[in-house]
Amino acid sequence: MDWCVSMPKVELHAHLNGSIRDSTLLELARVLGEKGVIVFSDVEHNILKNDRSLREVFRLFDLIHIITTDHMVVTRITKEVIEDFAKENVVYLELRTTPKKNDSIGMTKRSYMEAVMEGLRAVSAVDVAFPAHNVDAGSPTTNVPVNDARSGTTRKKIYVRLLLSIDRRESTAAAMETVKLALEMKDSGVVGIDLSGNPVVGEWITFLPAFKFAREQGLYITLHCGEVPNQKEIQAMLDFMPQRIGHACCFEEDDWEKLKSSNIPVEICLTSNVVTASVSSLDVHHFVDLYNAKHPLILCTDDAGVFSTSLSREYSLAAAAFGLGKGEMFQLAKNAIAFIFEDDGVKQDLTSIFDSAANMLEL
Ligand code: 6MZ
Repeated sequence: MDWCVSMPKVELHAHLNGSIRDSTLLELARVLGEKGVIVFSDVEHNILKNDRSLREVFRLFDLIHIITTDHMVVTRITKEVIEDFAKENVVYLELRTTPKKNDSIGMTKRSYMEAVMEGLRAVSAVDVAFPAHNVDAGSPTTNVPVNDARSGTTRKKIYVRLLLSIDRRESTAAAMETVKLALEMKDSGVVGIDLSGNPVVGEWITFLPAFKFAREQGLYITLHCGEVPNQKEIQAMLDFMPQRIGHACCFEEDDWEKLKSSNIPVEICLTSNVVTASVSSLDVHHFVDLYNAKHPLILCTDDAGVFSTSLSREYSLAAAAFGLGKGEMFQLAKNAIAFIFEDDGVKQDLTSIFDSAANMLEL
């Protein structure tokens, strides 16, 4: 595990509100309990529980969204989540979140995202590299750490990019609104669009116009695909040829064939899949088949807070379950660079970060 922590890593599938620290969630829940908004003793057990079905996970998200409905909280969580990933040597993070609208507190999808940007700027423990364009001001973009890396010091640096998620409960119009917001925020580090949310809710066809528009406008696309059996949807999503997909748990023979011939990279979330019983155990996880077939894949956390995991732990689990050595784990982590939603400049920088780490780790 220590070795997995020290290795540089790339995280491409992390939901902001799923990555909240338990301690923060409990603290916020306690405050809402005191205000009488929720009954703390009813939710405490839910927050601390470790085993949850997919249905229970989405019930927990409903609770999390009640607890985190506030601009300041969104800012705080963003800051903490980035610091947590940086602490375990994640050097490039694509953080995804669903822009939310809540008229009762004057929250729009845009103001939600501004609160997220505020969180990025608030990180002080490490240097955060993201286009330092102000959401409102329209200043030129840069790719340098915004927190003033002092020359000569060895402060950690983490690249952060954002993906805006469309929730499967949303309408076509709401999905389109999110894509338009992503376009407006392209210069602020928003690089793509994700489709997520309860996989038994909604239909792909509802979101297709928004994803087509996103693609036409040059945004990258990743889709939660095959978290539950739904062959028609899986086939349609693969036909759409997103740049990446998440999960791919409930694929049938035809789906594997299509996936492999299309070479679409898969974001693999081991703990999440097993805890939610989308996959019955690690022994039968599709990681093995895809890895052996040299299909592009990336190890990710999904919801580090909800599933009590970390990216280092996911690598450590993979090493133990699938017999990967240090060299293989390092290569797996480095391979992820090819699948980030960024240009060659960032890829080259990450490659040199990995190359110097390889020397230090004596690989
Ligand atoms: C599908 C998931 C998910 O967007 O509020 N989300 N969607 N499958 C999963 N696997 C377990 N885990 C998280 O983060 C929380 C939201 O991310 C999506 C759900 O829509 C959840 O409400 P944000 O930051």
